[in-house]
Amino acid sequence: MSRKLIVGGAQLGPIQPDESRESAVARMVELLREAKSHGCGLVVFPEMALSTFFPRYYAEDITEMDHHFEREMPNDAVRPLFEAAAEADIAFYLGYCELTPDGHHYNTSILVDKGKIIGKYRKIHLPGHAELDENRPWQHLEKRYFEPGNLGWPVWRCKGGIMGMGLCNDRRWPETYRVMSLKGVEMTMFGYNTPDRNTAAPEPNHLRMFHNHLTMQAGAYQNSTFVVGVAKAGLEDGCMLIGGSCIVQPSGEIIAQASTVEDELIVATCDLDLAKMGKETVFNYAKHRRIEHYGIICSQTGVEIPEGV
Ligand code: ING
Repeated sequence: MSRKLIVGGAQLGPIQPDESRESAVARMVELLREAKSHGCGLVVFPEMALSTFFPRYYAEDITEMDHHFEREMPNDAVRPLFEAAAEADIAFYLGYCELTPDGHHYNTSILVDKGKIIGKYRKIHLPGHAELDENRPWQHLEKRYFEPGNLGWPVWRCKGGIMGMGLCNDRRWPETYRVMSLKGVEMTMFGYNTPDRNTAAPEPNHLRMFHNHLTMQAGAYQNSTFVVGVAKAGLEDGCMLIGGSCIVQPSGEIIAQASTVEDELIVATCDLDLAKMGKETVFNYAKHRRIEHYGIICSQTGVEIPEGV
């Protein structure tokens, strides 16, 4: 028995500061139509897919960035995407900036199926800094504009499998995959906006893409899950964002990868039963994961390290 799902990764090229939501949505509807022609049942869009990556800019008054946030979802600008997906019977992951009625700001993703939001996630690992850093050519002020997510990492049944979501920096942390994997996740989705230069520390440029794929391939293998990572890429207002969108199978192998830094659809047929195999053999937690012998709790840091003899 196999549970084959054709999955699309809908990478977006740059969204310039003055580009409208409507324009970004039209680009996504175009990619969704292409996905339909490939028989896709699920499409993953990037993180912050409705706006430019505005945390690269400093604003003294953070409400100056509120025009990049959605106060309701769906809304008039995004509804064409919801409608096109429902008509095509395609479920989708969408990353956007959420401003709640009681004034909280989150970097959020939703899972939508049959035109309805069936799942929501709010980004937990916010990289960068909260105050202006004059030493950086670009800021990375996610800690200024967003609050840490407060929904944990839930999983949902969708399109015959168990789906989970993360956002960008979350893909670098093993806990992200493990929490969902302990709940049985078979496919985890990450939109991302990753500048091609690390403005926090001197780092050889090639490591950007290496770490991008390393983290998702490791997360896939060590948690026996598919991983779909989808970039917003290209030159946004002079700041280059990496592409490299990819679909990784539970073996850790990349089975589809973007080759541009523009709007580009990648497609792979994913047999969700491949995730089951790993969970029943190598990563059978009940049989092999001896947490009672670990001797430490996961949050323990700064332990006394005895001097060597
Ligand atoms: N972007 C980057 C990311 O985690 C980053 C920030 C890059 C942090 C490289 C550390 C190293 O891919 C977002 N938006 O999280």
